[in-house]
Amino acid sequence: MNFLANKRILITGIASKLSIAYGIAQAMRNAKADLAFTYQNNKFKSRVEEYAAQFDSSIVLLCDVAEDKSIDTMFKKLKDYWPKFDGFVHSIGFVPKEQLDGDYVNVVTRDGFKIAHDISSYSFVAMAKSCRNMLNQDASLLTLSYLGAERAIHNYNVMGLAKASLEANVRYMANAMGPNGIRVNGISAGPIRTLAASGIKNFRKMLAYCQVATPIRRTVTIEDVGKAAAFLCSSLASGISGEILHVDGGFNITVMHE
Ligand code: NAD
Ligand code: 0WE
Repeated sequence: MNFLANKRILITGIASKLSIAYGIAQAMRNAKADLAFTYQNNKFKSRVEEYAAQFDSSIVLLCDVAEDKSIDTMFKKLKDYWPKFDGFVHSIGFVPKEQLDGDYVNVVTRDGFKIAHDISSYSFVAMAKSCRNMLNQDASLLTLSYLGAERAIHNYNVMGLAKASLEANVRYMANAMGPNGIRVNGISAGPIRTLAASGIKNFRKMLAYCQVATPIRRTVTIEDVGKAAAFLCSSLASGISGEILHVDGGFNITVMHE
């Protein structure tokens, strides 16, 4: 299906083939979108260039969302290829690793709180702010969240607060940019083994638990998330804005399993 034909979409957050952003790029390219990519630092450059080529793109730009300058420079360079474009996918989250292990009240710090909210929530609106005048009417912005925004999840800790902030950011951005014809949404994905999940204590156990506790009796894949992302960024979702769509096989609607 060609439901993203003639749509130019910028993809952030590819670190590997396991990345949720990789699954999103794949689904969007299948729907015939034209894609551009960002990478966080030089460690990821050649890898992202290789993936971009697989998706028929040669637009690969550096963007560290910790720096306003890096965001602005990236969009300035993007302008040479795409004076106008149709949206971006924000698939970025970070907190210092120590924050994700142990009793929330004991492990949280002012610095951990700041970094989590800066990189995982502020960066979404920072990007929108920087490229607002390059966005076409009907553009669509998308970010990735997690159930820890709504529920207290063991070890997710201050990332849960940052995701709650990110979800509020989706609503405020949707309200502010809607009059310009721009839609803003989030996907709350179920747990997936990615780089960001590797090294998380007991992640394997959590996936095993989700497999039996999820209505569809399996965990979701980057393909599942990719298809929903492609839909939300297309005109198929023209009436949807400010929404957080759960792509978790229904896990969030359950409370006890057999
Ligand atoms: P991933 O490690 O593949 O992707 C995370 C990306 O964030 C990486 O590409 C990394 O380069 C980027 N990043 C971190 N700091 C950055 C910075 N300062 N500037 C630019 N980029 C930066 O892991 P993923 O699981 O694909 O994560 C993508 C998003 O999905 C995150 O927001 C994550 O919270 C969310 N999410 C993940 C899961 C899961 O279980 N894997 C579930 C729900 C939501
Ligand atoms: O959002 C996430 C993970 C985000 C993340 C991961 C890392 C690991 C490496 C943010 N910052 C870092 N910093 C690092 O140094 N997820 C939704 C995946 C995840 O992480 C968890 C989970 C799930 C699910 C942590 C505890 C409990 C569940």
